[in-house]
Amino acid sequence: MSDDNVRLSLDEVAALSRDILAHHGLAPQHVEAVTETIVAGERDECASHGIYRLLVCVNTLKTGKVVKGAVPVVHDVAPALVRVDAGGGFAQTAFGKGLPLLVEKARHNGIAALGINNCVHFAALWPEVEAVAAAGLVAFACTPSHAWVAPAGGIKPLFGTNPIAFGWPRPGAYPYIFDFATSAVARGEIELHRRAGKPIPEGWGIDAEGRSTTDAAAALGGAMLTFGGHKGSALATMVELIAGPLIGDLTSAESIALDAGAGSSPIGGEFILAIDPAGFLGNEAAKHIERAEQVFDAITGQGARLPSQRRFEARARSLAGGVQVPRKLYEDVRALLG
Ligand code: NDP
Ligand code: PYC
Repeated sequence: MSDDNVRLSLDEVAALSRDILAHHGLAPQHVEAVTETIVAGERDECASHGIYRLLVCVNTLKTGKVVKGAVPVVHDVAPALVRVDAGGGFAQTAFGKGLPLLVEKARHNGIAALGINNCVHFAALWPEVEAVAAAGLVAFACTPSHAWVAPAGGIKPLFGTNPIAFGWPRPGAYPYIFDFATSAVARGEIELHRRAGKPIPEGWGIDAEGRSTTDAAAALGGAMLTFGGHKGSALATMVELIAGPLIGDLTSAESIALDAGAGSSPIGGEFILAIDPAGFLGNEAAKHIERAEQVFDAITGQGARLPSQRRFEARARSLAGGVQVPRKLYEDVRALLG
């Protein structure tokens, strides 16, 4: 352990998370679900969505924009559709409630979708698509956030950082997973740069006058940029539509308007699709899933890496030896108990 870092076991991270969330009045079922996400983020060395998120969660709890004791309600709305009303609570608990019926319906119909409504989402999406892929299903998930990102060609925040995540079940230990913001980078990454007093690369954000900036605070106060220009812009629009109006929930612009300057995590919906390979393929499914391995082999065979490979390697390291947390962050997080 260097002076700049504190080493913690995963159990210690979990205990810290539970203590802090309970201290700030979050109901026990949410404490467990949120803690699982925080520990998973730190374990997989996703700095912007690990322990750091405790600062974000507590801030959200203090704003009153999340319902601390929300009880999600599952609605079986159609043969292939599940809806969970999160009741204004954190999304993790609602997802956990809806997952079994989503899996059951996907297996029955070959395809099913879950719409989570009225939730607060502060986390990465890979836990959701990993959970669906663990059931042997192909997964897609997305959620709007707050209007922080300018459309390609514009300068005013309109889109959220709108992540999209995909999961594909594989025969080995890990599925194929990618999960990324449709902005050049997650907002949390820019926030970490601001905390560390570090400049951001060109292309992440513009200041309030629309000028390119490497100043993290200026980009946070101006607008973030989409990844891949007009392509990220179109994907961000898709997320606004299918995890917003399609499921009767908020766009990122509506979410930030509802926040009204309080600084909470995004409020609204999440859309999750699950596809059973056996739906198209019946008994041939395993054969074709095996054939898909050639695609992954052809990627790694030329020295390229698969998305999530870094995470899975980090996971193995953290499970064996715990995690290292920047001391300043650790102290700021512990201060939440004060
Ligand atoms: P990154 O750009 O860090 O990573 C995106 C994906 O690309 C990951 O799956 C990553 O795998 C993979 N990847 C990175 N580098 C390579 C490479 N060289 N070759 C192959 N694959 C690579 O993510 P973002 O900053 O865009 O987003 C970070 C997180 O923030 C996401 O988990 C997202 O869900 C979350 N987020 C959540 C929001 C919300 O509203 N809830 C909003 C915005 C973001 P690996 O992890 O292994 O590096
Ligand atoms: O990092 O952009 C982000 C983010 C928004 C909500 C959760 N993470």
